Amino acid sequence: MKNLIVTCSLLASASAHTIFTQLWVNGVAQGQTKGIRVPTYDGPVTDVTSNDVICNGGVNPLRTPLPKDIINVQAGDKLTAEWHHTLDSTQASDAQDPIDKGHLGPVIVYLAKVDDALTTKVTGLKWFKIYQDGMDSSKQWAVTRLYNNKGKVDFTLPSCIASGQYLLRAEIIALHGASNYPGAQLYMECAQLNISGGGSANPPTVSFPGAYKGTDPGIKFQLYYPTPTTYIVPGPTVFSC
Ligand SMILES: *[C@@H]1O[C@H](CO)[C@@H](O)[C@H](O)[C@H]1NC(C)=O
Ligand SMILES: [Cu+2]
Repeated sequence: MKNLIVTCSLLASASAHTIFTQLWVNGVAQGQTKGIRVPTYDGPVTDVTSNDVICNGGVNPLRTPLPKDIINVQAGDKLTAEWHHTLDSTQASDAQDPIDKGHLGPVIVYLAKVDDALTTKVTGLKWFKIYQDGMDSSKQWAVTRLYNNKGKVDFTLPSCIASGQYLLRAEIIALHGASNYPGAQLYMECAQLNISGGGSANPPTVSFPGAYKGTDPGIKFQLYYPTPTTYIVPGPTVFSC
């Protein structure tokens, strides 16, 4: 039974991936793919040591030219990341939009300060985590909440971080195949931000690749048996002001 469940889930997931396609700012949609470096294919990244884990690309080539838009936001704004199964799927036409319901796992958001949000060089950036949602005490997963909310996840920009340009890295980790490494499916895209009205905080940072290891309990994870009771979201703690 266990193997049957896992096999079906893997089969169902073969083409049921996801892409962060739109950013909302204080409840206002910024436009489909506006300011977001989206891939041409909605597949996962599974090698946490690869540069693809930074802002996707490589195994899922980025759409070119990269977007020229930089989304203006204020520190402290409420942002919403919206995911879809593909670049043009909707929940009305696609049961696997925004993501296959079986792709359970956490949702995580990071920021990295950059001199220019249009930079094509994403290696060597210093990232800090501003949001995470894993499995709650009722054993419901962040992905289930995202699915129920039509692909949308809300989070707040810290009010104390420095003004300037940033890349925002929004990520889903699907754990249905994560019992061995590589197996966890990482889905991430980077949005180009210009943050104003900030402060002078200097958050501790991590690198991508580097922030995750194949042995992390949040990357190598048994989703099915025994039924998990806790989940440790990978990466650093969430920065708060
Ligand atoms: C970023 O925002 C500041 C403050 O509103 C503005 O002066 C600047 O031109 C913006 N930069 C970009 C690249 O949009
Ligand atoms: Cu998938």
